[in-house]
Amino acid sequence: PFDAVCLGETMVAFRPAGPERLADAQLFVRGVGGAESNVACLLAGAGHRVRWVGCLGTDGFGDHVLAEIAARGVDVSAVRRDPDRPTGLYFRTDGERCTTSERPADGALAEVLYHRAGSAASAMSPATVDRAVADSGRVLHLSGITPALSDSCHALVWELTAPRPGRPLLSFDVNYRVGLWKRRDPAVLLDLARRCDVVFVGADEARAVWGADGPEAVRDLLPEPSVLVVKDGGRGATAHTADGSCHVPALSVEVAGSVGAGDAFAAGFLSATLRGLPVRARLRHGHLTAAAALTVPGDLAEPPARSIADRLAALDDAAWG
Ligand code: KDG
Repeated sequence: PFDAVCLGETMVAFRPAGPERLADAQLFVRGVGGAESNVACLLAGAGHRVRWVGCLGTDGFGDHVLAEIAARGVDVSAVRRDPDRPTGLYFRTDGERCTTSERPADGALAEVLYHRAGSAASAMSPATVDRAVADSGRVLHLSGITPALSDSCHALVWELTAPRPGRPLLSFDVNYRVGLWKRRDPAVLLDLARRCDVVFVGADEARAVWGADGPEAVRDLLPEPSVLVVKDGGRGATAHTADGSCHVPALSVEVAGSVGAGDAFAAGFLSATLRGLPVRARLRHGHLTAAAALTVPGDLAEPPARSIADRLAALDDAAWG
């Protein structure tokens, strides 16, 4: 069995080689981006046995995604290839997220332009994903991106979050992507989060989608998950469990790119969870892995070596602010 199974769409990601806006860039750097496969790769890098479940076209971009993820030590044997639909693509600049239509004149925010409608992954459904495959790990990690992709993807996530005997620990990152919810109601993200065991949500996301302000308000709204992690960007993260709340301030780092930092946080937290570490250590491993992602511009980062992360996580409270 796997330590974790991560399920979701992965795309080829292009970002300008320089600081230009999408309108001006001529050269793009190619990478791979998918919130759930980012978590899978980071968990594999931290020494876990991980499987990624997704669907790609039979095009060259699909070959590239598959090769990149496999090269990071993730099992890709359950990834399907769809000859009739393309691999999703996306283009983005660095900075805070926004959709291209919301782009402010000063270019301070990132532009995110998806070409994923009708992609191979958007056709995933309860019929295309084998339940035994999804349940083949100790943890099943899902995100709020998948239900935004199509009705069939929503049905899939709904089914995978259903109570059942022997269900893996269900991890859910809300990952609210404004640009994907134009034609659907993101309120379903609350229903889905309520069916999961470990939930990650940004304080900004909780405010935007649910009108919940602050970690306590989010917990009032979401009492069900046994672990609820509310992340407040560069300030810190609070984990609510049956034993109470634990807050750990974020590390202060020079940010090269914030995309993928949330996935890295989830991976660090889940890795420490799989290793049976206490909640404070899980939060610290979340921050350490997020810091590693914040210092590189691409979506996918290398996690810190486990021995180093363990030593940093064990530093005394004064070092952690
Ligand atoms: O969290 C980073 C992801 O958002 C990025 O890698 C691409 O999965 C992606 C998405 O849907 O935005």
